Amino acid sequence: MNQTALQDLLVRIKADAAAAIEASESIDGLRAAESKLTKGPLAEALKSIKQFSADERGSAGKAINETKNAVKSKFKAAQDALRSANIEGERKRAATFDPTMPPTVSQQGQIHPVTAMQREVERIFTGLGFAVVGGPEMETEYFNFEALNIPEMHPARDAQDTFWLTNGWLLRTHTSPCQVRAMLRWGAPLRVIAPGRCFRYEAIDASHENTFHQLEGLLIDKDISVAHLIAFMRLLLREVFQRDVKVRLRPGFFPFVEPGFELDMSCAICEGAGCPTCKKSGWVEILPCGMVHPNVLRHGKIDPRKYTGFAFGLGLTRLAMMKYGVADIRIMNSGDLRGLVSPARLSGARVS
Ligand code: FA5
Repeated sequence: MNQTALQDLLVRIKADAAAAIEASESIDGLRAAESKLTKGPLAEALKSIKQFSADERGSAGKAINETKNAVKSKFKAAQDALRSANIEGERKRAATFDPTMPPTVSQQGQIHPVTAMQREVERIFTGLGFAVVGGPEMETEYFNFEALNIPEMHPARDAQDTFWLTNGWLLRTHTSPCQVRAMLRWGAPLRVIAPGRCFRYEAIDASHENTFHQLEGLLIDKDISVAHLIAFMRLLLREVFQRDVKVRLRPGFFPFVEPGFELDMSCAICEGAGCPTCKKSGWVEILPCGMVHPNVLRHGKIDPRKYTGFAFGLGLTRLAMMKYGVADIRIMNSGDLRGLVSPARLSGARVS
C-alpha cells in the first residue's frame, strides 16, 4: 500500500463511521458498528505500516492513530447522546405515569348481535323440545319453491326474487326449504328450528337487505291447531324481550301454509309512532306463520290425515334490530365494531 492508498482508506473509514452512527438506533448497534470498523479496515490500515519505508512509517502511523482516535471519540459521543436520550425518555414517562389512574380497559369483542339473537332463540326453543337443524344456502328450485307448494308459474315466486347460479340452483330466499328437508329426514312427530342466512334480489332500505337471517320453526304432531301456534309465538316474543310485546295478527298469504298469518310487533325504534324502520306504520313484520299446508306435508312424506303442524319464519335480523334498537338494517352487515363490543352501542345507529 502507498501513501495515497492509505489516505483513501482512512477517509473511507471516517465516512463509514459517520454513516454507521447515523444508522444506529441503539447503544448495542453502535458498539457492533464500532467493533466492525476496528477489526476490519482499521486493523488492515495498521497492518499496512510494514509496507512503508522507515521514513514514511512515522507519518503513516500518525495518520492511522489520528483516524482511530477520531472514530473512537465519535462513537463515544454518539453512545453518550443516546444514553441521555433514553434517560430523558424514562424520566418523561415516569413523570406522566399516575399510579392512581384506573387502568385502560381494552375493548373485548364478542359475537355479532344477530348471532347473539340466534343463540337466544335457540335457547328458548331447545328448552321446548325443538332440535336445531341446518340447511344449504345454495338450494335447489325444488326445495325453495316447488316442495313449498309454489310451482313454476306461481306469482308468489315474484315476491322472492333471488340470485341464480349457473347450474340452475339458487341462493335460498328463506329458511322454509328446511321444512321439507327435515320432514323427509326425520318424519313425524317433529319439532325443529332452522336458523340461517337468506338472500333476495331486493331494493335495499332501512329494513330490507339482500342478505339477512331468518329462523324457521316447524312443529308437527297430532291435533296441532292455530291456538298452539299463537301460544308459541307469544311465548317466543315474551322470552326475547322479557316483557309482554304488543303484537297484531293479520291474514297473510304464503302458499305453504293454510291459514297463514303475519305476526307484526310494535316498532321498538319509534314505540309505534312511525319511523323509516317501520315505514311509518308503527309495526314491523317479524313473524309470518301458519298451519302447514297438506301439500307440503305430502312432499315431506307425512300423511296430512294423521298429522297437522304449524310453521313460522322469524326475521332474525329484524328481531335483533328491535331487541338492540338498531334503526337501520344496513348497520348489521356493515362490520360496525360498536356492535361487536356491545350490541347496546348500536342503539339508534343509522348509516351515514
Ligand atoms: C317468508 O320468508 C316465509 N318463508 C316465512 C314463513 C315461514 C311463513 C313459515 C309461513 C310459514 P317473508 O318473505 O315475509 O316470509 O319473510 C319472513 C321475514 O323475514 C320477514 O317478516 C322479515 O322479518 C324477514 N325478511 C324478509 N325479507 C327481508 C329482507 N330483505 N331483509 C331483512 N329481513 C327480511
